[in-house]
Amino acid sequence: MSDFVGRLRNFELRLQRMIHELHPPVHLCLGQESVPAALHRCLEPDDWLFSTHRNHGHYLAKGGSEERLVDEILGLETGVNGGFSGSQCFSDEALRFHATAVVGGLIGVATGAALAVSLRGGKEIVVCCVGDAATEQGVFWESINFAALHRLPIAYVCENNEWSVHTHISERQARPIAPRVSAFGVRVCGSIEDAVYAARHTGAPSFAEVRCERLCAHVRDMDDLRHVR
Ligand SMILES: Cc1ncc(C[n+]2csc(CCOP(=O)(O)OP(=O)(O)O)c2C)c(N)n1
Ligand SMILES: [Mg+2]
Repeated sequence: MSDFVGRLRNFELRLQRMIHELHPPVHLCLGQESVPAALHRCLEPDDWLFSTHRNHGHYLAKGGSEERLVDEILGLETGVNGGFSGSQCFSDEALRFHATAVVGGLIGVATGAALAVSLRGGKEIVVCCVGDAATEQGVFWESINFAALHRLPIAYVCENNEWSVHTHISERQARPIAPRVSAFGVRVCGSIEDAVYAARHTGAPSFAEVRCERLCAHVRDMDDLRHVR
């Protein structure tokens, strides 16, 4: 286990132990550490990272502080956003990091940020993380189309744990995600590193889908009914 993955796993286990003291909803990424680990390896400080409700690993991958994140979740003034945002919706402008509780809520914003980078000739890229359920939002496909049409420097990363709360992907989606993305002319890559490399060196959009398994409840300590089908 790499140092980063070990640190992230311990961080999430620490939150899991505190889960009854935490008031805002908290979505842990236990079992899904491979995506943050890859982002940690290949993102540059100037890159933008747009995340989801399951964002702790992404934030630490971008260089976020564990203590400021815990304080944010505890609602303390010393939190990333002074304790006002909680686990899901915080931003760290200095790190170019934004997260949201709204499924798919930042996909259009991330795509707009990539348009801004492109218009001013910036060298950085944008990475937009989504869960598998976020690909069911219309804005995902509108953004994929827009990014392909305008050749925007953005890597879309889908963390596919096959679940949207308690509903399995087989009950939600008619076809696999990657071939549909490819149909828009967006390069589908086999890894996050390749997708980031492609966006950085071609200036055009890319996509990577990572299969992962959530080893905890969807949120907080909610009963986990995933296997009762
Ligand atoms: C627009 C919107 N619809 C519904 C919800 C309720 N909700 C919160 S998380 C979630 C499932 C998201 O699944 P996915 O995007 O696959 O991410 P995962 O939780 O599996 O990491 C849903 C439906 C929401 N937050 N926002
Ligand atoms: Mg999911």
